[in-house]
Amino acid sequence: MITLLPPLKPLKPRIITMMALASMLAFLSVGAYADASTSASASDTTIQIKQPWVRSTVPGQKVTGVFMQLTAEKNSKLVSVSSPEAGRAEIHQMTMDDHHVMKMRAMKGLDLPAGETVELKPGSYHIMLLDVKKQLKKDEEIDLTLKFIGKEKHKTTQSITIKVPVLDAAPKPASVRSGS
Ligand SMILES: [Cu+2]
Repeated sequence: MITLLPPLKPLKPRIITMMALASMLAFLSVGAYADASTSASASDTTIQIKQPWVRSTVPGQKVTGVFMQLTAEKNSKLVSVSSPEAGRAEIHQMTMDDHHVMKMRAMKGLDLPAGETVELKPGSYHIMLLDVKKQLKKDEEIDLTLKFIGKEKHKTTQSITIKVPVLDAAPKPASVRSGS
């Protein structure tokens, strides 16, 4: 019976771009990063992702950082990250050495203790995008997929893909919501 159905026409890239733009504009009109996190945790996940953002780049720049707040309901670990916009992505830690020089090192994973908010921010933990394929301009969005494993009795694997807004600088902390 399927043969009776006409084949689905693939979406043209132009339409996809328009859709991405529309969703971006919708996002901007809301203007609250807290809403971005809601969509990230809307599926029945146990990981909350808040205030994700990626630092904008200048032409030719191949490396940039992604930041966010991660809260896992149960003991978990962020084990890998990927983005279609980057050749690869690493989980990094930035620390200051004895000579007050900031140093970055790649980590095998980032532990997320149950109920604790782990902040990825400039000067600290961050996700490093390497071999970035195009310039990332303010108010654009990139897709980012984060892979987590559960550290409880049975190990679960979970992948979450989020839209990450491109910003020039860290967003102001989300204001406390009043009412409801
Ligand atoms: Cu780094």
